[in-house]
Amino acid sequence: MARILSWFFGFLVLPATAFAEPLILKDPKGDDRGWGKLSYPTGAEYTRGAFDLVGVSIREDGDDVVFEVELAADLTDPWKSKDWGGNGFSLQFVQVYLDLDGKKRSGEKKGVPGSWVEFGPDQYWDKVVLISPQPNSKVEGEVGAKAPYLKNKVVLPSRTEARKRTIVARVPASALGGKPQKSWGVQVLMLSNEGFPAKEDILARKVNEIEGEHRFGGGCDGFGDPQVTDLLAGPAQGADAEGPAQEKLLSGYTCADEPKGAKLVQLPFVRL
Ligand SMILES: [Ca+2]
Ligand SMILES: [Ca+2]
Repeated sequence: MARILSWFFGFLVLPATAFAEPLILKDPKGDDRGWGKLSYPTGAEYTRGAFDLVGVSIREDGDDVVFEVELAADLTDPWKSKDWGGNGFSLQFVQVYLDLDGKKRSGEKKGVPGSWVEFGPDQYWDKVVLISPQPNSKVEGEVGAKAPYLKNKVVLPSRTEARKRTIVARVPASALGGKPQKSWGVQVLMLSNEGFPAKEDILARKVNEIEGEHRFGGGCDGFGDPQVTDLLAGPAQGADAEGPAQEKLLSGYTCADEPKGAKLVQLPFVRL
C-alpha cells in the first residue's frame, strides 16, 4: 500500500513541475474570407470551411512540441498526397509564427514568401513552423531556393498527420529552443497548399482579383494582397468580434505590378 501511495504521490507531484501548460488559442467560425472579400477557388475540391481555422493548441509531449490545428471542415485528400510522399491531406498550408524572445525588432519582419504579410510594427518572429501536406524534402527545397536566409528560422515537423478536422504536427522541442511558454507570441496563418507555386511564392496558392478553378479571388492580380484566408485576431478566444478584427488587420495592403512596390499589411502576435 505504501509503495502504491508513494508511486501515486510521486506521479501527482511530477507533472506540476515537469510539464508546461498547453497554449490554447481559438478562432471564430465563418471568417475564412481574409480581409472580408476573399473568395474560395471554384473547383469542387475546395470544400466549404476547408480554410476556416477554429482552434490551435500547442503542447509539450515528451521531447516534442505538438501543434494541433483544428478546422471547420473535415480534412480531405483530393490530390492523394500519400502518392507523392505527403501527409494525408491536400488543401491546407499552415504557418505558425513564434516570437520566442519578446524583444522589440528582434527576428524576421516579413512572413515566409507567398504569405505577403509582415509583422510589426516592432515585434518580429524568431521561428516559423511550416505545416504542409508536402514531404519535408519538397518544403526544404523550396525554402532553399527561394528564401535561403530563413533556413535557421524555418522548422519542419518530424511528423504531420490528418485526424478528421485536425492537423497534428510534431516538432522536436529543441528546434524551438524548448517547451511552449506563456511568454511566446503566436500567430497562425492559414494558406492553401500549391504544388506548382509562382517563382516568388513558397508553396502558396495565389489570390487573384477574380476566383478561378484553382485560384482564390477578392484580391488583386499584382503583388501585395495577403494570400491568407484566416488568422488569429484579438485575444484569440474565438469571439465573434475577432472576425471584424481580422478583416481590419488584413486590409490596407496596396497592390503593385512588381513585388518590390507592394505595401504589405502588418500583423500582431497573440500573447496569452
Ligand atoms: Ca476562423
Ligand atoms: Ca480568424
